Amino acid sequence: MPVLHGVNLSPFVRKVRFALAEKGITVDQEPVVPFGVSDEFKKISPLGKIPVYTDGDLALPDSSVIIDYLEHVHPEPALYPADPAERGRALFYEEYGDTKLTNALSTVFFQRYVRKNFFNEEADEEVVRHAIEEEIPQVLDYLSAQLGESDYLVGNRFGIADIAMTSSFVNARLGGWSIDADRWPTVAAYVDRVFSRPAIKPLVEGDLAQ
Ligand SMILES: N[C@@H](CCC(=O)N[C@@H](CS)C(=O)NCC(=O)O)C(=O)O
Repeated sequence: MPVLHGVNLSPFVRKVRFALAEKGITVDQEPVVPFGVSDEFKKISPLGKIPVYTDGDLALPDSSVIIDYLEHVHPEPALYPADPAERGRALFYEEYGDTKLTNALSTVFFQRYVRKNFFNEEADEEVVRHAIEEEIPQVLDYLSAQLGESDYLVGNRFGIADIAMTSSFVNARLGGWSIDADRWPTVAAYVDRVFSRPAIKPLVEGDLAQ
C-alpha cells in the first residue's frame, strides 16, 4: 500500500489527505515530524520537508507534485479542470494558497500553537498582531474578490484550488483564530462549505481535536 509520510498538522500533508479522501484512495501514514529529519528521510525528501508519498520504489516529495500524480493514476473524481485556462487559474490559486495564504495563517498557528506545545515557549503577540491585522486581511480580501458569488474558486466546481486555499484555515483555528464572518461572509461560508464535504469533514474534525 502507498505511504504518506508526514504529520497531520502540516497544511501540506493535509492538502494530500484532502485529495486522497476526495478520490477515495486509502494509504498508510508515517507521521514524520519535519524538525531535524534523518539522513534516511532525506533520501526520499531531498529538501527535508513533508509530505512525501511513496509507492514501491517511487518516492514523490511536495504536495503539489503528489496531488498531480494522484490525478493521473486516479483520474476520478477530477480535481483539476480540463479547460486549459481554468486549469491555469486553479494552479495559480494553489500556488497562492501554498505561499501567501499559508504564510499568513501559519504565523498565528506557529506562534500560539507550535511554540507553546512543542517548544514550551510564549507566543510573540506582536508578530501575531501583525499577521492578524495586516497580512491575513489582504489574503481574505483577495479570496473574497476571487470567489464572488461562486461556491468554489474555479468553474464553480470543487478542486485543487479549494484544497490549497482552505487547508491552512485548520491550523489558524488551532492557533485560536477564526474568520470574522461579518467582515468576510463569503470566505467564512466558503471555508465551512469545503470543511463540510463528506470526505473532508472527518479529517478537519480530527485535526481540530488534536
Ligand atoms: N512546497 C512544499 C512545502 C512543504 C513544507 O514546507 N512542509 C513543511 C511542514 S508544513 C516542512 O516540512 N518544513 C520543514 C523545513 O522546511 O525544513 C509542499 O507543497 O509540499
